[in-house]
Amino acid sequence: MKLYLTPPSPRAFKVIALKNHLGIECETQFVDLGNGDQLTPEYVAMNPNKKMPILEDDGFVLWESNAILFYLASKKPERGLWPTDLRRQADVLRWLAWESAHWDAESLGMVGYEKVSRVVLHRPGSADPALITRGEENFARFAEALDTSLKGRRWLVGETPTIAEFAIGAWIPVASRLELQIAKYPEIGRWYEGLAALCGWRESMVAR
Ligand SMILES: N[C@@H](CCC(=O)N[C@@H](CS)C(=O)NCC(=O)O)C(=O)O
Repeated sequence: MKLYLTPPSPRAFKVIALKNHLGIECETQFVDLGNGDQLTPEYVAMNPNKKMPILEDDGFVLWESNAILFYLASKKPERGLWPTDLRRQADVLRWLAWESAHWDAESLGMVGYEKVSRVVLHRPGSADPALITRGEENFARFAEALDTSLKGRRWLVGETPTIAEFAIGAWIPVASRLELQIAKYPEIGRWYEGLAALCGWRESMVAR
């Protein structure tokens, strides 16, 4: 198995943290986005979106970080990161979809792109203040939804961590660097402490 990753990105970090948590050995290849590695014909043949991360397993190529989390978790079903019961599976899928559509694309990913990624990717022009403001407003809305959902719960779904935690939690260390007010949400802080204490998480943070 081989992972194509740009470690500073939360979309890569979630994959690295889960791989380390599960103790899965695999080759990793650094994708230098600033150097245009994602634009080479070989790379585009694997991911026509020209984005990382990608997983390759014996000829099977998978892109989209949350799909990769599912694939890795399914390699070690005994660890329970992907539940077996239908309602819990649907609940985890709900949070993965929320992460991709709202937490990433409309909030942290939107602010992150304007403040950081557009420079790394050598995109023309400068950060759009209107998009940063919209991302900040969305962040306040969705962080409140997450905070409320975590009240009285150690984990988002059931009694043990799932891949939803890895998908959503990967963005928490990034939030303050993007000047988003993550400290305003005590339930998120409490939940993240539990996540950061899982084996594999801290060593993944150090290795980034
Ligand atoms: N929804 C995708 C988003 C992937 C994504 O946006 N990756 C960014 C880096 S963090 C990328 O590779 N950008 C390169 C580019 O746009 O040229 C996922 O979660 O895998």
